[in-house]
Amino acid sequence: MKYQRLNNIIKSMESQNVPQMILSSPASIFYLTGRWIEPGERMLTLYINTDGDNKLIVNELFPVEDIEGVDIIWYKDTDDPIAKLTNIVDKDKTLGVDKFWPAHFLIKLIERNACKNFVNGSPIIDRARMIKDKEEIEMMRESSRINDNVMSKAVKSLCQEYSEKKMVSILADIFEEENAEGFSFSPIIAYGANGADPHHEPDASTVKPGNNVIFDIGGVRKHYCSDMTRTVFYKNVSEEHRKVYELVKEANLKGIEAVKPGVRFCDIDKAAREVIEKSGYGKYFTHRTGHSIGIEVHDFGDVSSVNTEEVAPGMIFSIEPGIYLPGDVGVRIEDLVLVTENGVEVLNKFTKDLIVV
Ligand SMILES: [Mn+2]
Repeated sequence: MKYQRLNNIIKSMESQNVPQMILSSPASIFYLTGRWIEPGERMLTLYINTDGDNKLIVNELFPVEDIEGVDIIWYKDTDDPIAKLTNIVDKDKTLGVDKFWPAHFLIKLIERNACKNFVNGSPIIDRARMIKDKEEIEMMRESSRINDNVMSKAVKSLCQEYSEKKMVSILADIFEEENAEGFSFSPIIAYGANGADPHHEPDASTVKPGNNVIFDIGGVRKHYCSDMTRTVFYKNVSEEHRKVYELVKEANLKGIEAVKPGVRFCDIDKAAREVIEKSGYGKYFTHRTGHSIGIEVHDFGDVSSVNTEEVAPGMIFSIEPGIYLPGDVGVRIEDLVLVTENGVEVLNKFTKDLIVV
C-alpha cells in the first residue's frame, strides 16, 4: 500500500465519521495500491477501515501480485463476491461507498443488510487525490513533457492531405513513439469553423488556407494524464482571427498569473474570463476555465465561477480559456499548471506564440 496516501485518507475518514469504506474505481485502487486492475463488469472492491484492516476482493481471472498491507480475497465466476464482502463489512458502522460502484452491487449489499448506514465515500478520496505528492508531480511533469513533444511533431505534420480523422491516427503513432501508453482522452482536432464547437468530433474535413487548427491532445504515461491545447493557423491568418488569438492567449496568461496558494478557483476563472469579457467576446467563452487532472483526465475539482474552494500546493489543473465564433473560428489555449508553495509551475512548455504553418 501507499501508506502516506492511505494515512491521509484514514485521517479524513476519522474526522468525517466514516470508519470503513469500499473503493472500486481502478483509478482510486491504483492510487492506494500502485496496481491497475481493469475488472470489466466483475466486482472489484478494496475495503479499508480506520483500524488499517485492508482487503482486496478480486476475481481470479485478474492475477494480482501480493500487495503489502492488503489481504487479497479471491473469488471465482461461480462464487458470490457480495457474500464475501458482507462478511467483512462491520454491520454497525457507517460504510463509505465509491460513487462509481455499480448500483446492482450496492443494492445487493443493502438487501442483505450488510450495514445500517451507507454514505458516498468518494469525496474523501477525491479530495486527497487533488493534492499530488512528489512521486505524482514527477509523473505529471513527465507526462506533460511527452505531450509537448507530441504537439511539436503534430503541428509539423499538418498538411492539406490530412483530414481531422487522419490527424488523430497520426497522433496515436506519435504518442507511441514518445513512449505514452495511449490517449488520455479522444483527441480534438478541429479545422476552421469546426473549432467553434469546443468538443468537435474529428471528421473527414481537410484544412484550408486561413483556417485555425485546434489540437486538444493528451496522453497517458504510467497512468498519469496530460492535456494541452494549441491553436495554430494554416498558411495565413486574418486580422480578426489574430485578435481573437491574442485575447485567448492573454486570458490564458492572466489565468496562470492568478494561481498561487490561497486564491480561490473562481478567482482564477475570473482572471482569465475578465480579459475576454472586457473585449466584448464574453458570451463566446462558453465553458469553465479548467479542471483538475491526474490519474484521470478530469479529476475532481474544476476551475469555474462557482467553485469557491482555495487552491493549495500540489494541485494540478488546466487553464484553458477559449473564444468560439459559430460558423467562423475557434481558439483555445490550454496548459496544465501545478500550484507550488509560492506560486505556480506551468507543466507545458510548447510555445503560445501565434504559429502559422
Ligand atoms: Mn482539458
